[in-house]
Amino acid sequence: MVEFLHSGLVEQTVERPGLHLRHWPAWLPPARAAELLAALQAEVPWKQEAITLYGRRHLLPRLTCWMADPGCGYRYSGLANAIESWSPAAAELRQALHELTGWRFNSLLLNRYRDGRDAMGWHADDEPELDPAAPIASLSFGAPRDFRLRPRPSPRRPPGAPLPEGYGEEGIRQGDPCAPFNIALHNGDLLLMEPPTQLWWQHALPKRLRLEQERLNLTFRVVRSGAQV
Ligand SMILES: O=C(O)CCC(=O)C(=O)O
Repeated sequence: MVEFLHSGLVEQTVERPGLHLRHWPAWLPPARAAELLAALQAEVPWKQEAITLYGRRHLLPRLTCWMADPGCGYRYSGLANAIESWSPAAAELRQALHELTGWRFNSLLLNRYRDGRDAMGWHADDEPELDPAAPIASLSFGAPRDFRLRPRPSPRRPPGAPLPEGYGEEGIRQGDPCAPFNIALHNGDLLLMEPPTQLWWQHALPKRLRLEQERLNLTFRVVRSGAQV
C-alpha cells in the first residue's frame, strides 16, 4: 500500500495481481457527507427490485436506483433498470468526480443498505455495456461496512490475454498476493476501482447482522455509447 497526499487528503493505493484500487478515506468531510446522505435519502426514488433466478422471484436485499444520461441503460441479473434523471446531489458528486478523474461518468448505481441484513453478493462490474477502460468510482455514506475482494473463480479472460503476473498461482492462503481481503469503507470514503480490476477480481458487501444503521453506496460508471440493454 502506497500513501501520498492529494489535495490535503491521504490516498491509499492497493495493488494486487490484476487489481488496482485508489482509496481516499474521508474524501468528503464529515459535515458535507452528512448533508449529502440526507439529500440522497430524500431525493432519490428508491425501489426494492426483484430478480428471477432459476424461475424463482427474489427481492434484492437492498434498495436501488439507476441514474443515467438518456440512452445509458444497464442490465444485471436479468434486471433492466429504469433510467432516473440525475438528482441535484448526484449531479454535484458526478461533477466533482469528473474534476478528480477526468472521466465523464454517464451513469450511477445507487444502493441503500437499510441495516446490516442488506448486502450485495459476489460479482464483478463487467457487464458488456460498461466501458472496460473506465474506472468505477464508489462513494460511501453512513455506517461503515466491509467491502470484500477476491480473485474471480473463473475469470472471463479476453482472447489471447495473458494472466497478470502472480495471479492465481499461489492459491488463497493468507499473505498470498491473491488472498481475499477487506477494505473498511466509511462515511465519505471514495474508492476508485481501476481497470483491469473487474476482469480479474470480484467484490461483495457481506451481511453484518448486528448492524442497525443505514449505509448508502454510489458507483459512478461509464456506459459505452450505443450500448443496448
Ligand atoms: O456497496 C458497495 O460498496 C458495493 C456496491 C457494488 O458492489 C456495486 O454497486 O457493484
